[in-house]
Amino acid sequence: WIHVLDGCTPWPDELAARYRASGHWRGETFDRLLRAWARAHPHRTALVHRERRLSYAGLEAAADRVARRLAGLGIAAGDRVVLQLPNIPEFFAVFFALQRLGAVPVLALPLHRRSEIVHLCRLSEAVAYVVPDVHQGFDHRELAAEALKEAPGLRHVLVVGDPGPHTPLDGPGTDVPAGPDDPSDVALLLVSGGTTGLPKLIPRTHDDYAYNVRASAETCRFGPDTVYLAALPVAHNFALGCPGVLGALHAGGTAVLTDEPDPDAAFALMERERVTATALVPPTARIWAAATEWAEADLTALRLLQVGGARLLPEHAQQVRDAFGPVLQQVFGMAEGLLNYTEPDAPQDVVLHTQGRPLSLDDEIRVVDEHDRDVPPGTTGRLLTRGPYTLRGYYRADEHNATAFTADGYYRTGDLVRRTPTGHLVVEGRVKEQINRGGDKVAAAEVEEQLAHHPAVLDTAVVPVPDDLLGERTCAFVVPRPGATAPGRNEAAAFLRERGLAPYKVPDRIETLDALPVTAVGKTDKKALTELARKLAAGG
Ligand code: J2J
Repeated sequence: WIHVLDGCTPWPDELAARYRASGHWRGETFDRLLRAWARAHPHRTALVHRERRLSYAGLEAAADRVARRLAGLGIAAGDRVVLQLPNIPEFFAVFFALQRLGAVPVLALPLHRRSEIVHLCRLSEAVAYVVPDVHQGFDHRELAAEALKEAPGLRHVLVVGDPGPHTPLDGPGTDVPAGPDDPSDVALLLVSGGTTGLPKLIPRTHDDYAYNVRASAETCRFGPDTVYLAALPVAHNFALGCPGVLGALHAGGTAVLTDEPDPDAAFALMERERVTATALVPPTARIWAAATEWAEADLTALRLLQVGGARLLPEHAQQVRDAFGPVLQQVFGMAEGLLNYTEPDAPQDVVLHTQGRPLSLDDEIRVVDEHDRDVPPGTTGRLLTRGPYTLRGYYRADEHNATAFTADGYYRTGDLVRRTPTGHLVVEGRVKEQINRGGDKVAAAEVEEQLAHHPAVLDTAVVPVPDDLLGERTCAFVVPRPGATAPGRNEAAAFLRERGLAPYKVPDRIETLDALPVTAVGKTDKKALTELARKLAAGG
């Protein structure tokens, strides 16, 4: 058959056959899934946001309305649409409308700004961009106006709320032609945390992502009584499908959407909705744990507290466990695929000291040295993986794919792990040049490339510095051009924001150097710089 989307790498036939034979890939598509859920239990509550409650039938009707609207604008099967919405029901109305049409959502994060959005629009050749009017003080309509200028393929900006100069998402439409309905098609494109100059896109097929969601929901014991709180952005893999909102819907449960992860607001919502499961990054989990000391909200419905996205130190895991009881689950996941969960009934020691075990029996794991040779069992090495829901190539990135994967299709995660005798993984560090800012991923190369545009900057290198709350923050070393003064932190920050970089990628510290240290082979010595940054930060 013909694939709707080119620029993606399919699984080899024999592996695809194995994943089908094991029952992982069931030929489901997200459009058919929503229809099946709405038929099975139309009146149950699917989504809650503030005072709004949407039943499964209501969600399906909302998706149908948006599908008609998009069809009326000429959006059709195979088209890409950049979706940048916060945690509101419209996110899912648009998501499932695109599934209806066979169009592909590109899931931009709410904090992405002009630099990322223009890049995502261009890379995906998106025909439309869906935004809120104003979110957390930021006017997305202005960003959209710039995207229209800079991304030539973009034809429509659709706005949830006051459209300004653009098109309202609400409005009349036309009949929707039957979509392609092929489970091996790409269902969505996720944004990678990134290691290179510009963010990469991760194609996820219906088969692979439906499995990701279903298997996660089973492992996490989601059921019809699950009430999942999405406090992380639903555009991110964790809150979307691990098991996330889609997992709650798959299980016939309810998803509660919020953008306010501060404990006062979240705890009140958890009490009101009797939330049973939620997912957090480590810094938020620690803030919540501290808040239980004085908060009076009734959180007794909570059965699962997932923490992932960055390393949770054992002492912090202990604090979370002490505060919430035996509901903690560690999650080591990636938008590229592989998910590791500590089992809900795992011994304390496993929950406190490991980042979980691969979700699927067909997840293949290798732990190797720098020459791709397996290291002895129990020692730390680089994690390689392939499996039924791990990508085989980034979207339209042949050159990058040549090094990001082994010849036999293993994805090089860039993470350093150790495997325990029970098969659980412990994340010990990373080899990729990425800073993990409390779960927000910053590609050093992307920030370096942007800083290099500053007229006073000759050379630059971005490295992590330890931080008590976030785990890491970013430090940029800058070498000024001869005769120029290197920009200070505020000037650099203003410059990078002006260039449209997402705020969490703006360096937390700037240090000036006469020259960057180099290794024996003449490359920037990031190890030395990381050490220097650590010392400078410790010194004040
Ligand atoms: C250490 N590092 C971790 C952990 C992710 C669930 C949970 C997280 C993500 C995610 C996700 C870690 N300890 N527990 O998509 O579905 C770092 C690793 C990894 C990278 C992936 C999900 N959990 N990490 O964080 O695509 O370095 O996905 O390779 O944003 O985060 O980042 P991302």
